[in-house]
Amino acid sequence: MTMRGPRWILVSAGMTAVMTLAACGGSSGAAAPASSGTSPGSTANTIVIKSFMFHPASLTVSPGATVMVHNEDSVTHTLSDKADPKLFSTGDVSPNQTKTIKAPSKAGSYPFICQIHQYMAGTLVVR
Ligand SMILES: [Cu+2]
Repeated sequence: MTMRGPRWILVSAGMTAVMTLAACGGSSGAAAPASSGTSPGSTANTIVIKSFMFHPASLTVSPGATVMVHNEDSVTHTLSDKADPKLFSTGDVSPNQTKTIKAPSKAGSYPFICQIHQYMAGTLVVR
């Protein structure tokens, strides 16, 4: 009979502590979804065209990956599969323009060229 009073006090004190912890966890957890919304690998697949060359000349990507092609020259270039431009091609990339291609879904080594300056060459490796 005499223990009832003190037990209620302990329970209510414990609930206050839990609610305080939940409030703290909620505020720090709210920021997490925003920062994980951008996938870290999405910006890594970039080929820059500069001085009539592809940089890097060889790029390894996952099947179906998106590759950004940025032209830093003052003339128009393309990045197109050498054997079959229908497989992937940026089409004309104007100076300072960025276009994207989708890597083939089949693993392999795909030599590419600039269709305007066909001595410009590189390789897209899919694996
Ligand atoms: Cu070119």
